Amino acid sequence: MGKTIIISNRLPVQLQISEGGIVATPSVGGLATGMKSIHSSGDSLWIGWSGLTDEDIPKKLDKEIDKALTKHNCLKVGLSQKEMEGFYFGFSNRTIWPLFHYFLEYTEFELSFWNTYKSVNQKFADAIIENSDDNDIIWVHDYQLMLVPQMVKEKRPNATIGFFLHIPFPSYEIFRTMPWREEVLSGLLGADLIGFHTYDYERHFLSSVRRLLGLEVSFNDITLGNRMIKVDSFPMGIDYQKFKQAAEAHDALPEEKRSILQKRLDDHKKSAPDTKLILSIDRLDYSKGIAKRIYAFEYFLNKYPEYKEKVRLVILAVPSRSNVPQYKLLKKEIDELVGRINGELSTVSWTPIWYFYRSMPFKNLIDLYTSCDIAWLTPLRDGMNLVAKEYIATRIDRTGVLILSEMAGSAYEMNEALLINPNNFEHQAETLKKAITMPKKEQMARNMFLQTRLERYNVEVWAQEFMTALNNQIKNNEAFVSRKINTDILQDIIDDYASAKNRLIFLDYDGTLADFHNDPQKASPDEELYDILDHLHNQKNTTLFLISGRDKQTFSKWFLHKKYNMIVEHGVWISRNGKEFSLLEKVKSDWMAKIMPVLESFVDRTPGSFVEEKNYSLAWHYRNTDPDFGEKRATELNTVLTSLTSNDSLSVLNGNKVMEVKSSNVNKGRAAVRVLGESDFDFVFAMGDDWTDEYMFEELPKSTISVKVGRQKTQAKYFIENTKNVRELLKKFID
Ligand code: GDG
Repeated sequence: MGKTIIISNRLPVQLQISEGGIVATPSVGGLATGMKSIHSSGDSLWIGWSGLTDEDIPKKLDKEIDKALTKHNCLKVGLSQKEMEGFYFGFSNRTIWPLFHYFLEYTEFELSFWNTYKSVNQKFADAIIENSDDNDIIWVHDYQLMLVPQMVKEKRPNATIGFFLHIPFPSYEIFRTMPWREEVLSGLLGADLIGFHTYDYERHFLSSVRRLLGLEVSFNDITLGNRMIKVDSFPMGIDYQKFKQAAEAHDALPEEKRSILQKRLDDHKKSAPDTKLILSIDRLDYSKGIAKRIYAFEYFLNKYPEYKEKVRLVILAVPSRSNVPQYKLLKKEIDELVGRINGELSTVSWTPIWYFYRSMPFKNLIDLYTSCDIAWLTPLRDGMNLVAKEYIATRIDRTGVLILSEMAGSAYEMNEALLINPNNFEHQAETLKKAITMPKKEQMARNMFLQTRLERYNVEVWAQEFMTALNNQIKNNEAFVSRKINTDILQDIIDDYASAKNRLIFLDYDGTLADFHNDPQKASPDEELYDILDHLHNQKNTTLFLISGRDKQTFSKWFLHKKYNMIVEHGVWISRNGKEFSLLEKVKSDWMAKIMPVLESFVDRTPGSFVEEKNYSLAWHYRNTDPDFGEKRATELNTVLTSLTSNDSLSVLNGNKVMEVKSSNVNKGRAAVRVLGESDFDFVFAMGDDWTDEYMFEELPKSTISVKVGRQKTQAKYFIENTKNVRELLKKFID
């Protein structure tokens, strides 16, 4: 097992250059804490920007800085001021951040930003490539580094790469507005595992992958060439014990040892014991909805004037990205807003808003968390929002009310909080009132559930779960690789074939011998395929069967003159040696009149889909529909059909973009086994690509050489990548 390499925009250390030399102190952010268990001892390396630009670092200190960082198992990627401008303040924070938080009006599509983003991502990737080998596990973090996975994979195809996005992934409708959308998706797809905070972000990502790159997505697996990429959600937790213990220590502190801030908060409580403190903490960012929250507070005070002098809003806005124009404007807006409201509503003994624009030491953060009766967090969009979780963790006596925006990722896990829509002032005013008047017993009951969950699913568990999923993904891929037909396996198969005395071969058609076509009638056989099949069919001691779900008319047209043996409609009809098709199974068809109108109603409601009427089955094809919509309708149709067909001895087959209803006693497996029983075969070979072929793989004897085309789950012994490889393999039989 190699080492773990963590990559994030910022290293988890703060560098200070002073007369005495360089000091590197570990930072205490959520990510640094979460990674603590992984980024330990000598078996891990963290690669990132040090916080100092090339211009900030005197040449003679460069080596010393590297040394100081090495002590913390860190390695810096040097960035110039210009690079920071284009990469961080530019593309990351003026393109991706606003776009992914649904602020299209703030999003700038600037080619020079994009170019710098690409070159800086390459710098990070180069640092990884230089410092890793194939046994290492690489975990890339966040939106600043979305191209890194692919850049690394290109040079190190065997590297194991995970990626986690800490911000939302927007819906396809938003994402598709970006000029470099395909490149960003492809960049991410260099990873073997891609993680998001919530299922919704995951879903949005998969939908963009499907629609923009046209890749096959099955549940949360993406197939890309010969790779399988897993996408999953891992809601990030906090260092629960750290916050709980800090609150306990804070509680035990004698009065004289309390901070100045705490003393002020205590004074406030003493002077007005029945007033409530409402807390708002965020980085000063437009996505956090701070200005709207202040307006909502004003709305509340005007609607319920009886709460004037009874509540106070404490705002901590932490300076952030002040180089970006939108942030400067926001700061101005909030300053003015607080000034106006305080000016208009204050009384001699009461200021409605206490406003801090600064970063506070951790102990003051705890002062605020533990002293405020209500935490009011109203982001307009937020990947997760850890403040909400931290507030709850510090409420050691279990009192306190959390009001949380539905638009925060954390809202999915914090159902016992009072959830609000930040745009609905009326509801927020009601909710504030409810929070102010909530009985202690109810507060404690709600917080008990929240605390239990947060304690269990803490940040360490989060990091471990991601790593476990990444390791499993590698194992899955290895398992795949071991069953993929390689030269050795191929040689064994050819040898068996050569030495066999009586061979039986089943070949599916669509997706196996020929690629899919939007119009099924156009997927007709080409000369190369005829040539291969002719040779196989005419080979001594060999019985070749084409086995398909197709109708007999089409196969008659394509193959009857060639005299190939054929089984069609999943096993209803059989034709041998150029003879007309005859029934292989006795099947009923009286159910078709009942099912047809159901399928037709789905055709009406799903543009691009159509029904194929076969002699003994009905197939609803949805290859040409919008991919997401098609899948949704297919699930819906499956439910409808399953309920309709339960007593009718009918079964529903989910093929590749087709859903087929037919009699249960007909399937490719049953048909293949019947043919198998007709002689004593010593070499049985079956190859197919979709669900309907699984019946063959399952029912044919264990000694069968069964081959699945594509990477989906299968009962087959081996995998082969695509139709091109299928033909190459068959050619080996006839060489
Ligand atoms: C991004 C995503 C996602 C805040 N003020 C002070 C201070 N903090 C600490 C808090 C908390 C952290 O900063 C803020 O984390 P959030 O999650 O709330 O928000 P973002 O910074 O926007 O983080 C977000 C997160 O990544 C993780 O994936 O949840 O959605 O936007 O830990 O405690 N800490 C100190 N003084 C302060 O004044 N010491």
